[in-house]
Amino acid sequence: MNIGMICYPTYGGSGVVATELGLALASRGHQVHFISYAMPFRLSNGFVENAYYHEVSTSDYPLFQHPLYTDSLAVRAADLAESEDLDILHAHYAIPHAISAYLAREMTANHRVKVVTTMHGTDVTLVGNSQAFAPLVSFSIQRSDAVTVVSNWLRDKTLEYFDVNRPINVIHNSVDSDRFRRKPGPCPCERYRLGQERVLLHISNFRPVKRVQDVIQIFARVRQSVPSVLLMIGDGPESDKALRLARELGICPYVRFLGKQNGIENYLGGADLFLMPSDHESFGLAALEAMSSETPVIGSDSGGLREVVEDGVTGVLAPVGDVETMARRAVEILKNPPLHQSMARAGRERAMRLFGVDRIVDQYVALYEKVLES
Ligand code: GMT
Repeated sequence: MNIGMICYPTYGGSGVVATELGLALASRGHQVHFISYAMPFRLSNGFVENAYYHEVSTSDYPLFQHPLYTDSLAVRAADLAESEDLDILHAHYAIPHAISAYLAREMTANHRVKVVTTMHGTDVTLVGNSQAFAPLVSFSIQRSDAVTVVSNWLRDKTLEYFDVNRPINVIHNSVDSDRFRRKPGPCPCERYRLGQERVLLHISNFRPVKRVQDVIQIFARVRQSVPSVLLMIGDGPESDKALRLARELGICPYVRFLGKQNGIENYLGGADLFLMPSDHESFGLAALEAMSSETPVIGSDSGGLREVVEDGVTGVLAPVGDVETMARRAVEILKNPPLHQSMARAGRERAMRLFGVDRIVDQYVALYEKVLES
C-alpha cells in the first residue's frame, strides 16, 4: 500500500505513534510518506527504506495574519495523493489534520484516496470538545472513511461528546519492546544518583492535564523516607510552576529538569519508578514504555491509563490528586525489592503480550484493507 501519514513532528505521543506505525509499515514493504511541517523527531535517525518525508510550508503573504497551515497541508497531501498514488491518508490527531485530509481527498480525481483518522486524546477531550472546534471534529469524524481511537475510554468519550453514528475502532498504542527494555550497562540516570538514591522519572509535555505539581508533591513525600532523586524530562507551560514548587518544598537539589531529551529509552530502562499522575490520559504511551522497560508506574486511576497499567500488578493507580496515596504506595514498592521486581516483570510481560508492535500494526493493516475494499 501507499500511505500518507499526517502527524505532528514534535515531542508527544501522537507524533510518536504515527512515526512508529509508519516505520513499522515501511519495514513490511509499504511505501510510507510522512507529511508534516518538520521532520518527525523519531524519524531523524537517518535513511529508512520505503519511508519518505514531505515538508509542508505555509505562505507568509502579508494579507494573511495567521499561517494557513490547514490549507497548505491539504494541498500538499492532495498533490502527493496524485503523484504517489496514495491509497490511504492517515491523519493523526484530528485538529487540523483530519480536515486537511478530507479536503485533500475531495480535491483529488475520483476521490480515490481513503481518509483514516486516529484521535489521540485532547483532540477529543479538551481542544476538540471546546466550542471553537467541536463542530469541526464532528464533521471530520463523519467524513473520514474510518476512525480509530487509542483506548476504549476515548471511544466512550468520543460518543459522549460528538453526535456521531459510525463505528469508532479502538486500536491501542504499541511499544517496541526491543528498544524499551531494561538497560544492563551504565544509564544516564547514574549521573544523577548522588549515592544509593533511587531514581523516579516523569516524562511529559508539562501541560496542565499532566499535573506536574503532583509529581513534585509525590516525590517530596517519597524522599522523606527513601533516598531518591527525581528526573523531569520534557518541557511545557507548567515547567516553571513545578520548579517553583520544588524550591518552596526545599527539594531542588534532588529534582533535575532535563528538558526535551532524545533516547528516553535510556532513562526509562534505568529508572526505579515512573510517575504519571495526570488528570486523565487517553492512553498514556510513556507509561506503556515504562512498563516495557521494567519500570513500575504510579499513575492516576482515570481515563485510558486503566487499560495500560494493571493496578497492583504492573504499578499502582490512585485517585486523581491523591498524592498521599501515590507517595505511600511508591514507598511501599521501593522498600520491597521482591514486590518491585514482580511489578517490573509483570509490566514487561503485559506490554509485550497486549501492546507489541506487530499485533497493533496488524490491526491498522486490517483496517486499511477493509477501507480499501469498501
Ligand atoms: O497530551 C496531549 O495533549 C497530546 C497527545 C499527543 O499528541 O501526545 O497525547 C495524547 O496522545 C497520546 C498518544 O496516543 C496518548 O498516549 C496520550 O495519553 C494522549 N494525551 C492525553 O490524553 C492527555
